[in-house]
Amino acid sequence: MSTPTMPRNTRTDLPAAEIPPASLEGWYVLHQSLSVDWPALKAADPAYARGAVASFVTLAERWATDAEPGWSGVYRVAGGGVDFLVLHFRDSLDRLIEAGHELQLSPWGDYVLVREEYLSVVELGLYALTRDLVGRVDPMDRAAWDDALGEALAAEREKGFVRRRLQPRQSEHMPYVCYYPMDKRRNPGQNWYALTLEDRAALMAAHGTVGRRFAGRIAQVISGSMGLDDWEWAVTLWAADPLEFKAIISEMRYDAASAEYAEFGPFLVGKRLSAGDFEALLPSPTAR
Ligand code: 76R
Repeated sequence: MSTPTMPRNTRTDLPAAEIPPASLEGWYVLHQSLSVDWPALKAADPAYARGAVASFVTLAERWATDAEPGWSGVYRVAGGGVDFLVLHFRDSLDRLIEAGHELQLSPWGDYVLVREEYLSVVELGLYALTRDLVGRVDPMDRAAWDDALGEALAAEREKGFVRRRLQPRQSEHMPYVCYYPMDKRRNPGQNWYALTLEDRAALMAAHGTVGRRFAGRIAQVISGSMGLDDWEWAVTLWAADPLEFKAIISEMRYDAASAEYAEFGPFLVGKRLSAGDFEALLPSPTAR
């Protein structure tokens, strides 16, 4: 797997209180939202339309099972002005670019328009680890800091649950998806990036405590997009029951990390398509 060579907090010129959290990066992620050109599909020769849907089925099956290292999932979306969300995870940006173009190149590409795309990379923000390290090693002592941080990151990466977070899989039992981009605020007097490391770590620990109350009900992927796309993170949630999205997001909105510092982009909610569901995409003969 491609791994970051430089931790984010190489800013050893900064006082310890101000350094950014170290992070680990995993798979690259592309969120694509697509709408179907329904008039064109309905007007198409039925045999050609069936072939186009079949090419989508083939692609979706290959993406789900045969795109290692990585996978892609296709979701049918409720509202949002689009019909599908495709979520691609790949181990390199090169492979992600290819995956993002595959659909348009297939016969099904004649009937879909890409509405939005969002690029990010799975990110584990290591606030507690960074704060604890600052307690032991002076970041201004460059060599000692690099050694200690390198060692701590390597140890972190060895953990099974860390690897699973960096290369996320969707559980069959959680077919619903909720996706939106997020920023942390940079308003005067309400600027996440001007807080001390101590304060940011405390806020994120409280955030994690709320999040863990949803263990087994919500699976979440946080992917960072600073320098990659317009927002700072993409949040992707999976659940067995879509009401869990409302529950966790409402609860977090009262928690300081979100209440005071979060800005949200547009939300999309959908359900993963399984092979049998694709037939339903074909307009019935009476719809013509
Ligand atoms: O140390 C800790 O315990 C915290 C681990 C943790 C981090 C670093 C964590 C836990 N998150 C982190 C980072 Mn999260 N998360 C969101 C949202 O709707 C909202 O208000 C926010 C959207 C949800 C629902 C969610 C869920 N998280 C982040 C970041 C990056 C911030 C940064 O680096 O500064 C964002 C934008 C973000 C947003 N988070 C959890 C959850 C859940 C369910 C957990 C607990 C998961 C677990 O530990 O198993």
